[in-house]
Amino acid sequence: MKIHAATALLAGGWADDVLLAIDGAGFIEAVTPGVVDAPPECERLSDAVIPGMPNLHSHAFQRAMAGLTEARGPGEDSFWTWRRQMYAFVERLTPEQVQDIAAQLYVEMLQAGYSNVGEFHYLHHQADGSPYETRTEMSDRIIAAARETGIAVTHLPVLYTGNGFGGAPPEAGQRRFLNDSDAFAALVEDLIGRYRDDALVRIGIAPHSLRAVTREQLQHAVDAITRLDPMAPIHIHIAEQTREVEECIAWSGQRPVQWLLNSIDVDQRWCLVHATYANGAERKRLADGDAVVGLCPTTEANLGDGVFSANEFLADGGRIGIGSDSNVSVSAIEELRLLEYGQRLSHRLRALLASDESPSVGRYLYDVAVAGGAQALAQPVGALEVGRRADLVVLDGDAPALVCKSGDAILDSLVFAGNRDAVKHVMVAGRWRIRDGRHERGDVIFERYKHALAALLA
Ligand code: NGQ
Ligand code: ZN
Repeated sequence: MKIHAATALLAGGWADDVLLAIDGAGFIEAVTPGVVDAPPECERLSDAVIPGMPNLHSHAFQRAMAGLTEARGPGEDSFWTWRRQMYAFVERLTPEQVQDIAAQLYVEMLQAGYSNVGEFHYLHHQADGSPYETRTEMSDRIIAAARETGIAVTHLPVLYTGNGFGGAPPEAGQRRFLNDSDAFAALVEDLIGRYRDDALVRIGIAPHSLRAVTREQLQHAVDAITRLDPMAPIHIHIAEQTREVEECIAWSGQRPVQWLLNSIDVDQRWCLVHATYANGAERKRLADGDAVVGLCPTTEANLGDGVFSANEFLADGGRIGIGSDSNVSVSAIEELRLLEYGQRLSHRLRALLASDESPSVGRYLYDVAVAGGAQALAQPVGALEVGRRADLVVLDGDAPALVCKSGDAILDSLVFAGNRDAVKHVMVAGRWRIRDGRHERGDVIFERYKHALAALLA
């Protein structure tokens, strides 16, 4: 298929009158700017085309709790009490409900311009902790939801064994998450086998956090995935809360990022989610390496985590991507905006996430988050160029925030003044999944979601 864009953000920058040819597998096979007379068989788009945004960190089921954890009373609530509420919510979820929630969420992600999602998945077992008949049951549900909506998914089954550094025993609320190293390796192997032929499904792993796995388990999981797929992504929650940093120091004498970098070979496969409390030295080491830091600004704000020093990290050459994490918000625009605003509020300056070469904040943030997200999800996306998958977003040039804008002002306006109405169409792997803001299965999926939520809130 061919599409013709009035203007497009290509790997080398903005170009006008761009003809994109997409092959049968959904990959871009030719990019030709300056084609004024579009061939008749192609779809003409009078709006701006930009790459789809990867969402590198999601816990799908948490979408159904959004808005239900905001009423504990002033000063009483924290990350840790939120987590107890989340554990209580998890107790009741059935596989069908998880699938119905995930499908609704993924429609909303597509509508928000996310074309790929990294699903950090730890809800493996039945409510009493016993395994389902098929060990991939819950993963299959999540992946089925992704397939129904057409979003590309990097599925990251989570290794979770304990509740605290150095192998502390788990608590009851965590029993649906638990696997030993062998059961986990078997789960990963099953998933890789099961989804080998689906080009939009990538399997990686996610040791939950240094609070949830021991050093031996972590190394074992990394060795296992490396044998099965040497390029598979590896994600971990690393340093989100000050209490976590204090406990890590008490256990090991080192801070979490420091411990990880000193203990494991952290290469380009790694994504360190919530490196919030990486200090200057840790950030420098991370920036000198190849791993991606996963930032989830709306969730990090919602949970009262803190602010990662993204400006220094990026200035040192660090790589970042964005995630919607708890899915309290499902908006790439909101994540990017809050990422910059966190820096502004901390430093009392403006335009912090930008560079001399790329002075536009919207453009800079969009570029780095697409590149970092593509790396973290190990999907063949990240730019509109030959050989990459055709995952793209068509913006609505008639949205009030975007009208009459061109070039980087489009992205500045999108990030700082835009809303969901700014996203018009979304393509994943050469197929339109959102047209004029709507998903073709959106209504059925929404009915199923409503049904699931009604039962959960009854
Ligand atoms: C999670 N979420 O696994 O859903 C976590 C909370 C934890 C975030 N870290 C639980 N945002 O970290 O122990
Ligand atoms: Zn998370």
